[in-house]
Amino acid sequence: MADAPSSRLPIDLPPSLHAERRGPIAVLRLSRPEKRNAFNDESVLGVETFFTSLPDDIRAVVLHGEGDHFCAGLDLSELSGRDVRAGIEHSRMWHRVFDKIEFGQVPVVSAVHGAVVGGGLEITAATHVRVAERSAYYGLPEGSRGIYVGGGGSVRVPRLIGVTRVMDMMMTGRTYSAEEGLALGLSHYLVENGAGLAKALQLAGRIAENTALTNFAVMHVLPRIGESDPASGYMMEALMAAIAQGDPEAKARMQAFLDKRGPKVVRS
Ligand code: 1HE
Repeated sequence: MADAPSSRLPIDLPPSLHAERRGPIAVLRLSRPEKRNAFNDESVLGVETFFTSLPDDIRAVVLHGEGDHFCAGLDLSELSGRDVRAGIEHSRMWHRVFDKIEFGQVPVVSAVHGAVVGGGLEITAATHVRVAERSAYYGLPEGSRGIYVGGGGSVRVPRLIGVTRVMDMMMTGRTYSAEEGLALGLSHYLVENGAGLAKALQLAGRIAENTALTNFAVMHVLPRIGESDPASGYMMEALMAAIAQGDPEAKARMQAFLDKRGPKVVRS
């Protein structure tokens, strides 16, 4: 599926974003390399348009960036005109948009490289599977700019690496390398430079083969169970397990295994 030919996705996006489809996978590229893919409002709202306009037959999304850096975060040139009230609404707008990634229609695999900083780290933290090229480095330069994360970073990044590491990153400007990011959980996969998109497409292809119901449960139910008390979690798990196993597609797949037609679990 990674080598499926690319075709146009009929979604109207600003020039800073490029969308295409490869079989059942939609690919969204941050395409403002001259500004290191910094997010102006138009781009953030374009991300929302993309994630709310996906055709029904799209089964997974790949997010990546053009140029030497994945994303330089918030476009700092748009910041100066906002008062406190507008600042709150602006942050809430980012929350709304990135929520449409984390809790959208289909799983999202991000492929990052170069600078993955501020809002760039926030958007990749909203994706479900993360691939990093060796050139990637992660930072939260908000502290040094006199601002604060606003795209969900206080919630999503501590989930990955813990509150104290986020404190260190924001207070001291410390960055983590791609290798460190892999060890800490900022990425799930580490690949050589230039290989991120292909790896992300391969993983998205694998994800697209799951039943839609399983992907839904993993995206929407698993994180909620993780945040609930154990008794509620066990109950939600039991209900979801029963719903999933009742799906005719699940029954067909289990029968295929019993008939020696289904795939075995092998070391990957
Ligand atoms: C930008 C931005 C930006 C680049 N907003 N214009 N983010 C940051 O604090 C990161 C700021 N950016 C950088 O540290 C560097 O640009 C990079 C390490 C990412 C890349 O360095 P480099 O040498 O390849 O590029 P450059 O020469 O610094 O930048 C090229 C151009 O992009 C230049 O504009 P030009 O008109 O002079 O060519 C830069 O001004 C522009 N540019 N990054 C605006 N971020 C919802 S809250 C989220 C809060 C945050 O994300 S805070 C993090 C902000």
